[in-house]
Parts: sequence; C-alpha cells; structure tokens
Amino acid sequence: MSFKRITLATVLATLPFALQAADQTMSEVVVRSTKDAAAASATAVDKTSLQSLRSATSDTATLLRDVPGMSFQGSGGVSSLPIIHGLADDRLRVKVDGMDLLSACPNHMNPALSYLDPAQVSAIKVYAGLAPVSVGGDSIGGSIVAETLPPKFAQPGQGKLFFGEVGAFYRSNGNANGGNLATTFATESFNINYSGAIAKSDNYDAGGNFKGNIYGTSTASSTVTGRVGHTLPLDEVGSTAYETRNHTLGLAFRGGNHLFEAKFGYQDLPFQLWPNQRMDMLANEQNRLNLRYLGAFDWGSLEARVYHEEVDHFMDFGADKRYWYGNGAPPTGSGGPAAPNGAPCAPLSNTCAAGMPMYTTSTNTGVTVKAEINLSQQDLLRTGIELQRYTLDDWWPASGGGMWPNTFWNLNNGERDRDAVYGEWEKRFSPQWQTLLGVRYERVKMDTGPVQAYNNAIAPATTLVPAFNNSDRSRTDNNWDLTALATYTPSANYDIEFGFACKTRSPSLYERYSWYSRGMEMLMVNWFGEGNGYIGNRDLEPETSHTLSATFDWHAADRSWAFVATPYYTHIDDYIDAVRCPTSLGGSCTVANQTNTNSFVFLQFANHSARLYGIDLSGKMPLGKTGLGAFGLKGLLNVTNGKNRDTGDDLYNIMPLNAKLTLTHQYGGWDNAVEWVMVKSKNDVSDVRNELETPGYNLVNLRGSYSWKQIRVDFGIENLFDKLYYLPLSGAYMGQGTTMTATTNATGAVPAWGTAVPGMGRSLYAGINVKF
Ligand SMILES: [Cu+2]
Repeated sequence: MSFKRITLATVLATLPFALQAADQTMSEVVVRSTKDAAAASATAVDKTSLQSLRSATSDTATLLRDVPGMSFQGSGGVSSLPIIHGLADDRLRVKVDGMDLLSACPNHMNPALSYLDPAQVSAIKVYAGLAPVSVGGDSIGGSIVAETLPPKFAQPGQGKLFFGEVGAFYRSNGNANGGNLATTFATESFNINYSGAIAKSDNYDAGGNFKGNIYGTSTASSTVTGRVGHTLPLDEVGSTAYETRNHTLGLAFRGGNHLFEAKFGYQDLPFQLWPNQRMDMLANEQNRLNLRYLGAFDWGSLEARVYHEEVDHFMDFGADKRYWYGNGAPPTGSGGPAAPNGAPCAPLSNTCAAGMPMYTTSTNTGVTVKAEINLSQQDLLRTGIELQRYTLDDWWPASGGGMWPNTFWNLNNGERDRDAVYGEWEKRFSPQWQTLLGVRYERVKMDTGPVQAYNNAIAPATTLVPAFNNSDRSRTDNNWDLTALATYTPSANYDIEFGFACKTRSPSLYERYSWYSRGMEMLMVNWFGEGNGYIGNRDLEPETSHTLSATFDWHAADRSWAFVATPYYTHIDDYIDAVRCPTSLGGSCTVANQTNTNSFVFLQFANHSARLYGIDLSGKMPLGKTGLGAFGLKGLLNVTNGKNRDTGDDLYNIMPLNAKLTLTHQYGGWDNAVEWVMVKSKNDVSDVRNELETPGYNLVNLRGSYSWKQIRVDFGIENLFDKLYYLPLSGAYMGQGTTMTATTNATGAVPAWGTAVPGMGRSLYAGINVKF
C-alpha cells in the first residue's frame, strides 16, 4: 500500500534530473513542482510495490490494485480497464508519458495502459476525483499518470554511464512467462535508453470446479458450414490466453537548463483473447513518437510536447470461439490449439461464412505546452494549452453469411479534436494552509463520414443508412472544468485535504456515432463486457460531474503508522447511461427487448442524472520487532454506491464492498506478506443491462521477495486455497463456443446468459531481476 506523503520521495526520485542533481537551478524547479498542492492530491505506487508486482501480473492497470478507491473492469489478460470511485475507462484521463491515449476498438481492447509492460513503468500515480485541471481534461473520474524510464545523465567528471536491468518471470497458472530488458548509455549531456518486455500466457484455470463448457459438445449447430462447438478441458477459462511485446527507445539531450527528449514506442501484440467479449484481438500494432522539451528559467519552467500515435487493430474469433473453417488450422499466432477440420468454405457467399474480420485504425496527434511561473515565494501559476487531433476508422470486410456482400462501416473517418486552455493558481498562505484553484476550458469537435451496412438493401439498413448519411453529424462541445482544493496541516500527525471539482467529458465517437440496430452489429459495439449490444446516440450531451471530497490523514511523523479516510460524493448531470433501444430503430430493438430480464439485451446510450458516493479507508501499523524481523499490518477498504437518479437503477459495474488485510514481514533482505482479500457479494446491479450478480469471496495470497544489492527475487502464491470465485466487474463469460447469438442456448454457442467470468485459480509465481 502506498501513502501519498511517503511516496513524494519516490515521485521525486523518478523525475528527470532528480537522480543526478547536476544542475542546481533545474532540480530546484523540479523539486518545487513535486511539493505543491497538485502533487499532494495524487497517490503514487511506491517503487517497491512496482518491483514486486511485475512478477505477479502483466496487466499494468492492476499495478494500482492497492491504491484506495481503485477497482478494475476485467478484460483481456493485459488490458484491464481502471475504475476510480465507480467511474471507468473513458471517464478517466490516462496519460502515458504525457500522451492522451484512447482505445481504438469498439470493445476497448487496447486501453492506454495496455501499451506498457509493468516492467517498463517507472512511476504511476492516481489523481482520484479532485484532479487538478492541469493534469488533464475531457474526463470526469480523475486521472492516471504513468511514466516510463526517465533519462539519467552522468555527473560532471563521472565519464560515461552504462547500466541496465534484465529480468524474467514464470507463473504456473496458464504457464505464463516473459522477460524484460532495460539499458541506458549516458554522458553528461546525452542519454540513449531502451526498454522492452514480452509476456505470454495460455488460458488460465479457474479455482475449484468450474464447468464453463456448458454447450461444448462437438456437433454441428448451425446451417453455416462448419460451425461447431469447441471443447475445452474442465476448469479452463476459455479465451484468456495472450502474447504481447512492448518496446520503447529514448534519446535525451541536456544542455544547461534545457532538456530535450525523444521517445519511440512500439507494440506488436500477436493475440489477446477475450473471456467477456464475442471477438478476440488477433493483432494490435501501435507506433508512437513523443518529443518533449523541458526548460528551467528564472521565472519558472516551461514544458512542451508533441506526440503522434498510430494504431492498427484487428479482431476475429480466436481459437476457443469457433472451429476453423477451411483446412482446420488456426491462423498463425492465434494462440489456441489446432481444431479438427471444419468443412471448407470457399468461395465466400451469403450461405458460406468465414469468421468475422474487424479492423480499427486510429491516428492521434497532440501538442501540449505548460508553464509554471513562480509569482512569489508563496504563489505559483500553472498555465497551458493542449491540442489533440484524433481520427478513427472502424470497418468489417464482407465475410459471407449475413456479413455479405459489402464492407460494413461502423465508423468512417471519425474525427474527435480537442483544444484546451487552463490556468491554475497555487498559494501557500502559511505552513498550515495551501490552496489550489484551477479553471479549464476545452472545445471538443467531432464528426464522421457516411456509413454502409453489409447489405444496404435489407431492413433496417434501408432506413438507417440514409438517415445516418443525410444527417448533420458534426458536433461541437464547449466544456468547462473547475477544481478548488485546500490542504490544512495543523500538526505533524494530522492533515486534511478537501475540495470541489467540476469536470466535463464529451461522448466518445462510438457513443455518438455507432449507428446500426441489427443484433450482430450491436453485439460488436460493447466495452462493458456484459455481452449486450449497443447503438450510439447522435444527440448525446457531454457529461458533467460535481464532486465533493475530503481526505483525513492521521499518521506518525515518520508515517510508521497511518490511518487515511477519503469520503466522496459525486453528482453527474447528463451521465451517459443506457436504455433499452427504442423499437423505432427497428432491427433487434424489439418489443420483447424492452422487458427481457434474463438474457442479453440491446441498448442505446442516453443522458441521465446520476450520483455516486463512497469512502476509501486505508491504514497501516507496526506490530513489533522480534528476532525474526519486523511485523506490520496494512489494511484497505473501499465502499462505492452508484445510482441513476432518473430511473432509480443501480449504475453498472460498481465494485461491491471490498477490503484487504496484509500482514507484512521484513528481515534483512526479506520482504514478505500474507494478503487476505475480502469481497462482498454484488447485489446492486444495473437492471437495464441485466447485469449479473456475483457471490462474495475470500482469497489468500502469499508474497515473498529477497533483495541483494543487484539481484531481486520475487515469488508467491496467489489464490492459495484454489477457490472458485467470480470476478464482480468482468461481466459475462463468453470465452468459448460461437458467440454471435444473443438469446439462444444452441449447441456450440457461448454459455447462456447468466455465467460470470471466473477468476484465476491457484498460481505459483517467481521472478528475478538483475541490475548491471
Ligand atoms: Cu478490438
């Protein structure tokens, strides 16, 4: 667990120059900016936790698991969607090295943090509800800031530096393994560094006795040639395998008070299968370039950044979701076992289908300029501009059957551009009182081109295609954000931070422009994991949150013990929730769909009034020192409640009451822990989405590590007692069988509505990292 004041030191250590404080002026600027109120409202994960978790997970978002107020929407093995105080995914601003990255996929399979391996993260922090406006806009639920290795330079007279780290891990469940390498060569003014990591896993096994293979008998189930069910061993959770490779290359130059950095990032992900989506990611490639200037001046500091990102994303059915058509061999790199022969399907026609290829590409170009101006010893002004140009294409080539004869255009030349300007004023009235006040204006402009259905000549395409193509689709939102924070430190043992934030997020391209009401196409538009289908709403308004929050922090002067409580209340106007799609849209928006309670359903996005409240509690205390080492206790408890105020329904995917108690042990180079994770049953569910309830559970994890000067070994056992449990925020299990039916229990189809995704059974893990 990490506490913000303690971790300021960690944040400091990871900032450029701080390690090698060769330049006095420069480091003073950097030091100043981490002591301010803006930094105080963040919770950073400490270095030790980052190091120990990288052997236990390849899913970078979950590095934040011990941050109060965080939960995670389960997804592919390396693509969890972070949630802060019940607000998920696009509602958060997630920055990787200062870049605003967005998922380019109708299932949000490639969120920002999926482009970093845990081993590449040198710092990650969370601004819950009360994020300063300088940390980012177009979000209502807070910000997550992740950074890769900062450049380190040689000190005067030190000559050349060459150092690095190499590591590897193995996890028994799913036979997961991978490795990481980071190296740096540097002089006093030049730095070149590389970091790379690979990770792969087979499907994992659930704990206990999981029978997900409900319809897995191998008989033909459909008139579509060759479509039969796929049999998995009992206990194996289908479509949880993955393989990912991430690389960054950095160059940096320093002269006087100026730093110039260039970072290239590359992801080449062969496959990541999805237990709670109807599709699998069978390729994802990202290229990113990030140029940064940082300068220190008498008056303060100036930071400028230009970035460009391109994503190529491809989906189809992975190994567990169909038998392969044609010669029976799965596509190269799809990760699954070879399937028995299906009947050949060539040429494609309206009665002969071969999978469902879906492509998404995006380009993302941003410019940010930020100045920190020291107005006086007590006053700091932060001001900046942020520009972003974003384009997205989403198309599904004809593949036979009902997907014939056209290419389906889900989004054709979608554009989402942001222009923002902000100002933020920090004042230190006295050693006890600090305040921060910031205002941000942001204009979001969106548009998209004409679309077409697989077949424009059949209903409901006959009406929806012309309706969409003849409509005025350009939208401009003028959004205002405001954050007001105060920190009061009456003594060395107590401080309180409290404030108010008003934040605005414009709808995403998918929320506004997904347009087709046929069942299969709607089922493809879903980033919630609960198996429903969605259609967009061009009349959506931006959602605006109003959050009141306070953090009460009692602690020892050296933080050997601490107790922290953060209550919060958020009211959201125009919250983008969902309604059963109106029958006027035709297609699968049927009368029966309006009232179904035990099936997958079809929904349309709609603005409603909503509210969330809750409290995060965390604490730690020493238990005493014996000849066997120092023992301590850490605890964490999160409560969140969310309601749609218009319909009275519960909000979707709210984590039930959960707590974690950790017994820690330190002795020499040993650092060990026993974790007890407790999660209550989830009974408050979204009725409109037929969200699944999940039972409560307890898990025990063991973690150990031993550090020498240059070698660190981590090991542990997760889910020690091999319990079968269901992930409360992972939606519906659709990891095996054919996935294109919303309502039937046909042989060979996905498990019927009502099965949640089981969590991982017992897993032993070990990792080693060697510094050189
Ligand atoms: Cu996708």
